[in-house]
Amino acid sequence: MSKVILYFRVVQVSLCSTWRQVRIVYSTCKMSDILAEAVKGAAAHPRPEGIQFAYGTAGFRDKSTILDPVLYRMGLLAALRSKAKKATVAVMITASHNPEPDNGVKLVDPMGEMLEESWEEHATDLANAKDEDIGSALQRIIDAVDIDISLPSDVFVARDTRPSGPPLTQALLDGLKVMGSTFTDFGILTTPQLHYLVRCHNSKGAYGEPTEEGYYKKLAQAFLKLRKDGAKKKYEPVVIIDGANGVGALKTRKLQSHLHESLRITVCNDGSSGKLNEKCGADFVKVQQKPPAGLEIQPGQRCVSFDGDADRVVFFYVNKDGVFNLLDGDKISTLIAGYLGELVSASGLQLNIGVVQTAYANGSSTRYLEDVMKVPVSCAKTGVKHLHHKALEFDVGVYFEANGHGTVLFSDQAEQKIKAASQDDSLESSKREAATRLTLMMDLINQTVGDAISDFLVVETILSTRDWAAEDWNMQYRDLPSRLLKIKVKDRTAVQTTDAERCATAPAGLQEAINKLVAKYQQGRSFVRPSGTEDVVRVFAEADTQANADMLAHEVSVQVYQLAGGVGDQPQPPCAP
Ligand code: NG1
Ligand code: ZN
Repeated sequence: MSKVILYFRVVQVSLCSTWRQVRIVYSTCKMSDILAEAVKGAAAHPRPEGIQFAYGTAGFRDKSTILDPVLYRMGLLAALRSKAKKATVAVMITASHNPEPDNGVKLVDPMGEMLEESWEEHATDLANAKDEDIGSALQRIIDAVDIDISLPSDVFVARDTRPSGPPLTQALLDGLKVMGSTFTDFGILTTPQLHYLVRCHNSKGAYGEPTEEGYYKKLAQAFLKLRKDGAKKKYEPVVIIDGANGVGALKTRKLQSHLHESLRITVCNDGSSGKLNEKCGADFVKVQQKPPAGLEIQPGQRCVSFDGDADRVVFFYVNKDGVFNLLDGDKISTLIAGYLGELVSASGLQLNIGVVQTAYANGSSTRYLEDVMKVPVSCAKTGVKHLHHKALEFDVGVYFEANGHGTVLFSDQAEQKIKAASQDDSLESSKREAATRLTLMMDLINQTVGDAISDFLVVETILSTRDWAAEDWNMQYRDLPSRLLKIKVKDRTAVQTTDAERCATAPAGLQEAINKLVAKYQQGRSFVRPSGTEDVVRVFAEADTQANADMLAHEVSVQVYQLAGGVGDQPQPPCAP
């Protein structure tokens, strides 16, 4: 017996200037109507022939000109995800550190986590469904997940500063409207701000006030309280920020007024003239291992680079001999793990701290953490969701990609213990003080996802407490020289890996060739993997000298080119310095 179910459907949503004031007008309709409307709506967002989209490590990412149909479909999917989770979810429109003409879209789960992995397949299916098959693609997801489609859905939306953002947002909203979903369009935000907002909203304010202002207030209050730690000899509260000509620059300016005079920040590459991520930003600085354009730097001056959506951060300085020094995600995680470790032991709490890295982590950092700091280190596959997952195995899990994307996770139990200790009058005052500092660090850290602004404030706090200049921090351990290259191949999935991407299982013979090359170099290490965000195979190498790291990376690139179907010219050896 077939049953006809009537569903509530939003037919009018009016947004007021202050968020959450959404006027909703409901009507009723049948599920078959909704699916039919989703198909009809696709006429305004037709899918081009011959393009396959894939939800990769950072959602969908491509030339912005071809993404309109993907955004429409992600509107449909976000509504389903919200119904499935019975909570508000979020959608961020960004291509992070990619060039300005690119864009992308990723879904964010209710507590600010990345979209659950099992849904990545649904996203890919729907993005690749022909226009006329959208209804059946949606029905497949509804059946597979057993979604009660009659439930309401609500979605938070934000974008970075790319000019393609507004039309792509419109396509997304069209998808949400077809599904009868309510939504809040926050306009331009950093990726981590959106993660923060959705978590605050779903935790009913327990994580913080669910507004952009609330985000600045939470971070600034914790920062200012942690900063009351006396006069400094080496630490200077002066910093230059390279905003990558993106959203991070705009939002840092907003934060500044909340920090009062505690930190003098000069924001460069603020988007007023240069192009997003062009010769600037965290990715440029990390990959090119040199300062970005647009900064005037004095020797020793602490500088910070954000990426295009402000979820990555790296620090750097140029010493008195003009030598560039990078303080990347590995240096940041070592600094944070060391400091949190000290606070935990000073508080007398029994909490285990661990660090999660990827294979891109500098070998010196791993050795320093394990051998000197005696901190357990796990290696995860590239992509923050993998690191995040592993970090949950510790009471306090510090995770960072070498490129500067990372954060710290405190388990619920750790959080409770720390808060209880900070209020326990029977404890020695030094223990209580350490626990109080830990609670403030928990407020300062955006636990939902790597956050350039929050991580920057965390680092400033620790440097100030330790009274360290950038050079003191850098001296913790010496990075091994490394090189990251990319090779174009016919089909990058020809390269397959295992052991957290450290070993290639395909094409045949590649790993054996890499092993032979690595053996020629002192402290040599190299691995290859297909990128999740670009149509390339990435090659990483490190060795005792920069020339050797460069040569090893080159030799491995040639093997990838020859064995994995390289296209274009064969990689050329590095030029002699
Ligand atoms: P791919 O393109 O899969 O290497 C890059 C970064 C990742 C991560 C994602 C998402 C490197 C080598 N890879 O992924 O770490 O940040 O982008 O933005 O930095
Ligand atoms: Zn980013």
